Amino acid sequence: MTPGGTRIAIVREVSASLGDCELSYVPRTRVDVERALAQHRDYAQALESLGCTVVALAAQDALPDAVFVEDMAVVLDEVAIMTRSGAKSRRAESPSVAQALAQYRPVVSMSTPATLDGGDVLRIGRVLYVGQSDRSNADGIAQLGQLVADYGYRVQPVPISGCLHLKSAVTQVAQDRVLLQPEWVDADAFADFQVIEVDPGEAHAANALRIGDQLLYPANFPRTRERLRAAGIAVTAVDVSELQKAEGATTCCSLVFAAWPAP
Ligand code: CIR
Repeated sequence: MTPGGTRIAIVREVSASLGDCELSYVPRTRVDVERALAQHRDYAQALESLGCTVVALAAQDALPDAVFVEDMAVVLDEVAIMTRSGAKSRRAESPSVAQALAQYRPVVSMSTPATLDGGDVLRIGRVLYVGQSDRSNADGIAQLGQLVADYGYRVQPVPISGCLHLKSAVTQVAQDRVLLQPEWVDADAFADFQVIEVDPGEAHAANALRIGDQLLYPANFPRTRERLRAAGIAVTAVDVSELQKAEGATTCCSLVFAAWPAP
């Protein structure tokens, strides 16, 4: 039971420079920033409709990827861990996120030579599955393990290939189910779960944001959405097509956590 029963969702407005974002596995196409701003507003409204109190940080126009706040931190019930992004261009995004999180959690920080992006961390219960990606190195995964051990969490490294982050390849969609892209991550790593595979024609469809028992899900993956529906999982759909051009989707644009204050 969550004390207070509500969740905070930290978001940040889209940067005017979003078109200059980092890109790793998707080709660069022109980003319509006005449209991205509108989609982001709808995304924030959808978070509110799912019971979140949305805390919006000011845009950082000089930092193209600053809308993707998920990568800056791993927020647990007990503590917030500031990551050290694997993209140097993104490290200046961190202080304002740390300042916001300090209202709600004790904050600790990872340090060099660790690198880790929050998009690589999938928390399910007391296990943190961490993608071994271009962004999250062995030091980062080891440091995360040390920082969370005292709180009773275990870190489980997961090999990935062909995508940016672990949560590009797999997310939790129900208590006992994950949605997974088998081309990018081996389902054996999630043998404790029932696996729903994305439709083969919808490569980027594995990224769903689970809030309580509800899912926020991109509008442009109808076939995978039908697979979710057939499994009894309903979704709230959001159009994030402009953010997808920047290699983001639904989890990356927020940090969602239970609303109790720092002890
Ligand atoms: C980047 O490459 O860092 C951004 N263009 C996209 C980050 C997306 N983050 C996420 O999915 N957690």
